[in-house]
Order: sequence, then C-alpha cells, then structure tokens
Amino acid sequence: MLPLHTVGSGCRWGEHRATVAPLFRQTSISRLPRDAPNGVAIVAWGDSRRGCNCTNDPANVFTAAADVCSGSADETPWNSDVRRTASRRTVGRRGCSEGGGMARTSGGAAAGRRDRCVPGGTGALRRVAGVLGAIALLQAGAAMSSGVVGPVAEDAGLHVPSPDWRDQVIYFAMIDRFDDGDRGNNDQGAGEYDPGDGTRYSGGDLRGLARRLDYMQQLGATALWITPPVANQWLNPSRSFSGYHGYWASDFSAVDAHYGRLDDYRALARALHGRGMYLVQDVVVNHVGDFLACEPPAPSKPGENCRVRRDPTGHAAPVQPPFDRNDPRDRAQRDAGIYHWTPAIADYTDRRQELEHQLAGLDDLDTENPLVRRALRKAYGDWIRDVGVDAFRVDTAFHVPADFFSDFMQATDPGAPGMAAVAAATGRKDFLAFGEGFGVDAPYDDTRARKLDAYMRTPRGLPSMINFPLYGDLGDVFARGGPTAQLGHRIRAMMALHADPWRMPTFVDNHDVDRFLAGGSEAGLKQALLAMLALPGIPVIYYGTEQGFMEQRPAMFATGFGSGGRDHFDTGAPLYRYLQRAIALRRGDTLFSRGTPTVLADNPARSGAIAWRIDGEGGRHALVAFNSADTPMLLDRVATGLPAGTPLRGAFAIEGTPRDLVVGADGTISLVLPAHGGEVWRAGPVPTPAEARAMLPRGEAPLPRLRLDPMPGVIADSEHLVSGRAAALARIQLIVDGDLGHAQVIQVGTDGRWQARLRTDGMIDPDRVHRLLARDPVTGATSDPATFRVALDWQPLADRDDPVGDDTGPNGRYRYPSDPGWRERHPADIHRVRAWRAGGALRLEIGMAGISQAWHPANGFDHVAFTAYLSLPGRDDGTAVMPQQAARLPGDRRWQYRWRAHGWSNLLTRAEGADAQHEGETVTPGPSLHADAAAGTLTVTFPANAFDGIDSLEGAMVYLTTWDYDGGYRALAPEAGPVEFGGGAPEDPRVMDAIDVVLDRDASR
Ligand SMILES: [Ca+2]
Ligand SMILES: [Ca+2]
Ligand SMILES: [Ca+2]
Repeated sequence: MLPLHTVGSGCRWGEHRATVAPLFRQTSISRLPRDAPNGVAIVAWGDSRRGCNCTNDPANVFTAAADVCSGSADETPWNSDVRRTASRRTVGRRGCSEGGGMARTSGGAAAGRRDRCVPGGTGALRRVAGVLGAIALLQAGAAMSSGVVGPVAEDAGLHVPSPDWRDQVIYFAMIDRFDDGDRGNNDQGAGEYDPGDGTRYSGGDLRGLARRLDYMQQLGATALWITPPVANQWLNPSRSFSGYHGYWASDFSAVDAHYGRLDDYRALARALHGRGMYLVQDVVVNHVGDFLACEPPAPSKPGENCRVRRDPTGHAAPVQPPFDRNDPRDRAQRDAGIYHWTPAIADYTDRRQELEHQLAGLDDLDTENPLVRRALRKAYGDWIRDVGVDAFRVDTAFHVPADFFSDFMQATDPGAPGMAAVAAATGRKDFLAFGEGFGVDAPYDDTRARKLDAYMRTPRGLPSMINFPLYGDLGDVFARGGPTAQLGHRIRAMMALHADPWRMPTFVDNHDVDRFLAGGSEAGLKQALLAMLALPGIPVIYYGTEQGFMEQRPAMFATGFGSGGRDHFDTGAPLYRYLQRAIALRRGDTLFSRGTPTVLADNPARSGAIAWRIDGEGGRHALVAFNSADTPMLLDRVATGLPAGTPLRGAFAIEGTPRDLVVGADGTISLVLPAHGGEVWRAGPVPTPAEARAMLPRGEAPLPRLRLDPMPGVIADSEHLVSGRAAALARIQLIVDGDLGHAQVIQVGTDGRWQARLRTDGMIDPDRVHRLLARDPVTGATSDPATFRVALDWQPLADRDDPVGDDTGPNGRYRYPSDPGWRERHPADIHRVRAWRAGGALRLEIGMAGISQAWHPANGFDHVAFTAYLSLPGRDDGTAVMPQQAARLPGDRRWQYRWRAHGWSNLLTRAEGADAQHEGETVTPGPSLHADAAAGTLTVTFPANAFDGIDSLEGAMVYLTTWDYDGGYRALAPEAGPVEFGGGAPEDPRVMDAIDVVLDRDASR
C-alpha cells in the first residue's frame, strides 16, 4: 500500500481526491472538482501507473488503456481500492471488445473486474492514443499541481450546483426497459438476455437513456431517476429471474455490463446537466443479490441455517469486497460479520425481522458493521464524484435502521466521507437523498406516514422520503372510487406531520406497484396526476405513464419486452400531451411547487368532490377542485377563506376551457363539477369593497325556503322515507352525497311539503357519514344539509362448505409453485363461503385454509388471488368466458359482474368488453375488502349501486375461484416452478379451487 502524500508523490486512489479537491475549488474550476483530481493522480503516480487512468476524457482516448490497467492490476502493489476503482472503468467491456475482443476469463456479474482485454486490432491504436492522451493529461496535471488551472474544460457539466428540489419534476426510468442504445451489450452470454421474457434483460442501457432526453425534457421533466446502474447478479436460479431491474447488486461500484461503461454514464450526466436537468441514482444499502439460502427459524448463532449457492454465472457471492465474504461456514468470513445471515422476513410487523431478515430472500447486509458502512459510503460517494450524480433514491430504507443514514450522509471518515460531504466537494450544497418506505396507510390512518417521518427526523439522517401514503390515497380516490375525504385527510396529515413535505417525492405509478391504469381509468389517471402536480412534493413520472402503459415494466423500445413490437416515444400521445400541459402549470408558477394547501371540502361518503386552496408567497392563492365520480357533483357553499368578490381566474381544466369564478358575498363558492373534472384557478388581487360590490351579482332575489325534516342519525333499513318543506317551489332536487347526476326530482305538494324514498343499500360502510340536501334546480339554492350514517341489517343468503385439500385444479393434479409460501400453506384452498344481503348489497365471507401475509400485502393476504363471477337471475346478457383464466363458467352460464382481488388489487368489472384476455369494464364504486388472518377469512362487500342498483340478488349465482396473480394470472406448466403452478398445460384453466354458490335465502342454513 502506498502512503498518502500530497499531490505529486504517490497519492492513494480514493483518498487523493479529498486532498486535492480543495485545490480546484480555490482555482475556481467549480464545475470540475471531481474530474480534475484524476489528472492529478496521474502525475502523482508517475509513468508506471498512468495507464490506469481509464477515465475522464469524454472522447474515450483512454479506453484502451484499460487493458493495461486490468491486465497489470495483480502485478502492481496497489491496494484493492486502486484495483476496484480501476476495474470499474472497464466493466462495460465494450471498450475492450471494440479493440480486439474480450477473453472471458471469469464471466459473471460485474464481469470485467478481472477480465482481460486481448490486445490487437484497433485496440492497439487506441492504446497509442491513450498514451498520448495520458501525456497531455500529465502536462495538464503538472500545471495543476503548481496551482495553475489546466485545460480540463472538456469535462464541463459533470458537476453542477444543486437545484431547489421543490421545483423539480422527476422522470423515473428503468434502464433495462427504456431504450437500447447499444445492442452490443445486450447479451452477456449467461442466458440472462431474452426480450421475450419479462424476467430477463431486455437490452436497455445508458446510451438509450441519453438519446431520449429530448423526449423527457419536452414532457417537462427536470430530472431523471434511473434504476440502479450497478453490476448485478445476472441470474438467480432459485427464482428463475434476472437482475435486469438493478436491485440485486454484485458490485455497488461498477456499471453493469448490460448498461454500458462508466463513460456512458458520465456522458448521460453531462447531457442532463447541459440541459439544466439533474441525475438521480437509485441506490441500495440494505441488501445485495440472492446468493444465500437461509432457512427458518432465525438462527441462534450467525449463519447456522445458511448456505451459499452458486448462480449460473459461477458466482456464489458478490464480487465486491467486503460483500464477497458471505459464507458463514468460513470462520473468518463469519467473524467479519458483513451479513445478517437470516431467513426471509415472515412477519413484517416484527421490526427486528424487518431490519435484519432477508427482504424477499435478498441477502441482508449488517448495516451496523463499520466495514459495511464504509464500503457503502465509498462506493456511493464515488458515483457522485465520478459521474456527477445529483441525488439518490434509497431503496428499502425501512429495512435499514434510521440512524444508519446519519452515518451514510454525514460520516467524516476522510477515506470514505458521507454523501453530504462528497457532494459538497463537488459544489452540491443540497444533495437530496430520498428513501423508499414501501407501503401505504389504511384510510384515515397515519401509521406509515409517522414511520416515514421518523426517518426524516433522525438527526442528520435522510433528508427526504417518498410519499407512499399520498400515493395510496390518490389511487384509492381516483382509481378505485374511494371517498375523497381520504385524500382530504392525507393532505391535512402530510402538512401536519412532515417538516418539509415539499421535498418528498410523490408518485402515481412506479415499478413495484400495479400501474394506475391496471385498475383505474384514463380520466382518473389525469386527475391523480393533476392532484399530484398541485400538491407539495417532487412529482415523479414513471416512464410509460405518459404513453398509457397498463403493465408494470414493459419496454418503451420496440425490441424490448412487452413493447408490442413498436417504440413508444410518442410525443403526440394523449397522456403525453396532457402531462405536458399539467407539468407546465406547475412549473410555470412556484405557487404550485412551494405553496401550502388547505382542504376546503371533501366527501366522507363516496367518490365526488374535493377542493383545496393553495397559499403562496406574497399573499397569492390558487384553488383546486376535482370530481372523482362518474356523474356531475355539486360543491355547495364552500368557504374559500378568500374575501368576497375575489376573482378566480381559470388556469387549468382537464377538459374544456378553464372558467372564471368570483367568490360570493359570504366568502363561499358553489359550483357544479363535471364527471371526472379537475380545475385550477388563480385568485386575482383582493378587491376593494367597492370593487367587490361591483363583481358580485346585483339584486339577488331572496332565496326560497328549503328545509329537511329531522332525520335519525343511523339508518338500518335499505330504504328510508325523508321529507321536508319547499315553500313556493313546484319541484326540488334531492341530492345525496353531492351526487347531482343521480339527484331525485321530487314534486312539492300545494302545501309546500314533499317526501321521498331514500335508497341506502349502496351505503355499506357504517362508519361513513352521508349528507343529504334539497336544491332548487332553477336558482341553485340549497337547504341546510342533514347528515346520517347507515348500518345495514344483513340477511343470510348462503352458507356452503368446500372440501379441504381439493386445491388441486380441475384435473386433481395441479401443484402449487415450489416456493414454500404456497406449498406449506395451501393459500388457495377454499373451506367455506357465506353470503348475506341488505337490499341489493352483497357480502361474501370466504373461509380459507390459511391466510399468508408473507409479502406484506396491502389487502392483508397474498399468495392467492380470488376471482368470482356473479350471474344474475333472468339475465341472458354477459359472457361465459372467464377472462385470463383459460376457462368458461360451469354449464356455460353467463356472468354479468366479475370480481378479482389479490394482495394489491380489488377490481370489479362488468361483462361489457370482457373476453378471454380482457377483464371487462371497471365498475365503481367497487367492493370493500377485509382480511382477518387470525380467523382465516376474507370479507368482501359489494354496495348495491355497484350492480347498477338491482333490487334483489335472490337466485343469483356466484362462482368463486382461486389462483394467484402478479400483474397477470400466474403461469401454469407441466412442472411447477418457483412462482409457476404445475400439473397442467399453459392453455389449461387457471383455477386451483372453485365453489359454486347459489344465493338463496331458503337454501341457506
Ligand atoms: Ca443494450
Ligand atoms: Ca436490513
Ligand atoms: Ca377447498
């Protein structure tokens, strides 16, 4: 190991940077503090080592010098840091293979670390260029070391100051699925490349990203977040899955060969910075790939239940020290304590398991170990310094103790300082790192929001976390028809809980959850996106949302997985155009990116209206309103908090031309919102009293007297008689929960009295407060509202047992996937089904052999999907085809409604548009779902209005089936795989267990 000295006498790679970086700041090459030291390092190292500068010339004149570097690494006395850093620069292979081909001496993930370039061909020429270039840099470096600024301007743009993150809009792309800019790196020969298979590499890379920056920038994005570009475990045999996604690291310090070379990455950073855009790298600190197999129970001593497995590329461990020390049977490795050597997390509510056990079997690092911490800081600090990364997204932050991040961000170790210090040395004063805290809160609950908050409040820890709870409520409200009060609650909670919600990334789609459009409509997606853009937080647009993607991770490029054989970079696509417009609204006025929202109105009972005001600097205000329902909704007498007469100028409308409004005399506004509407207004200057009088309508007639008679607070019947007075009116509208589209028109008697039947069997949740009012359809005047709840009296309709152990498919020979999550639990075995009705509402309780929660599912159960088909009596419409299950209903019966739910979906469709592939039209409101793991039951409740308000379910039939679902029904093959069912052909029915239930009160016990 060489001693660390000042510039000019053998400084040590990795540490010289800290020594020389200040020099460059002093000489005011502020954009280049990271790049310059490489040049200096050459000087320091002298002739014998100059070949190892494989780096910082954008023209790649040193590419061939990489041969020298890796070829001589073992013979030189450099420490491992030198070798590692040097090898990273060759890891893309391409530079070598261009020159004379690559002899794959070892292969495997992070290949190139020890691969050798075979000299010859153009490689020799390039080496000459490399030497010449090295001499040029030597001269530059000599000038630098004497304090004179050298000619390093070709690296301009690698480092730029931090932006105000609140104002950014992030585009998030999966490298492998975005664009293939270099076909030569697609197939690394390990059987890991197959664009026909979503579990394999598709060929996307860093050059692909770089050539599509126009596409992102024209959309309005100001930053690009990419999935981890680091060398991954290419294939995992136990899962039949590849590391195309980037989260299964083999070497945190190397670019994966599929994605290109270090210079490709630097070119991407420069190109972004040259456009005024920023680079966000996804980083993982919790785990590496899956080399360890650890069986439960948790060990009493480290590693006793663990063994290492060799993957198809021959690796049994990550290649990067110290993460290569993963074998607990080796005492020295065990004692190094790099890993936790624990089984997979079985109970996500157990904090210790969450922190120390394997997330989905991925080898959990002991992030308390100083060796681990240092190696991670070093690897990730290098990306900031070498590539010019502007921010990190930190994967799986909940699985690492919050105080780990204080060290990660702020450590003062001179050889491996924290990210904040590394970033500061490159001129970034505000290096953003935002953690992933996966999971959403239940409606009106803040448990996870508080957990996120605790990470952000850990002293000097992670500055930001992704706002998952907001994602959950945007989806519940705009995709799944939940009450808008859920979103109202979330907005209030995030403003109250978090110190700086403006810097928490927000999203509607990402790579780990079902796409919005998989369960929601395009109209709902437009609303969710606009809501996100009109709320605090850094909006993240997941690639493909702007192209209407419905699958989670298809390729944007024609030759990649799931592309449909065409490129999708369509700047004329309707959602692209829409997002362009909505992003422009946000970016056009910091009121939207920095303002504070106050919720003015929402709907606690159902989908419908929500409105908030945004207060910005300088007394500026905006108003935002949505209607999430399928029908026009009335927003009546909303107190705006703005002075009477304040003009509200239409700034944005999802459809049509924005309209102007004026705040009424009492500071309120009333308006009708079109179905799935969304509008934004900017408040004009507050008027003087005289101006206000002029703005307000003149000579208003006295409002007619509208009144509701008192109502009970709780209604148990499926119908209720309501009454009231409406003097001098011929008819009124009776409006429940704001639903103007379904207002009942009621004739008023000559005595000024009226009465009407109110149907309540669409109101299935006894906790929800409903709101009734009468309205004069002519003037729009309304009565005071009455509020009430509905606790229906459920009548039994069916109770059927199903055999135990018949979860073997229609032929009796189906087998579960080989993963123990299925084999040991039999999660698809139905034991009993009970049914109740209340008016036209239906409740099913499904008793199961057991309920798995292994993956921490949002709906409280996993490893099984339920699909039920409802056939109404006396109906001959619908279809017998069971979509995506390769089956037909028994007796070719037809269904009119279909329910499909798994751990993360809960979807009701009607038969219109359904066929073998398509699930049919989505129905809202959808059912509510409740899993009781202890009782082994799942309860699903369908409101009557889900079934178009049919009067009775007597005689209807329900065909309930089980299978499993993961962005699609899981595959079936003769042999079961880790996640594939076995015992049938791919074209056979995807049904593990099934039960036919007649809904007949007399037949029930
Ligand atoms: Ca490629
Ligand atoms: Ca962990
Ligand atoms: Ca059964």
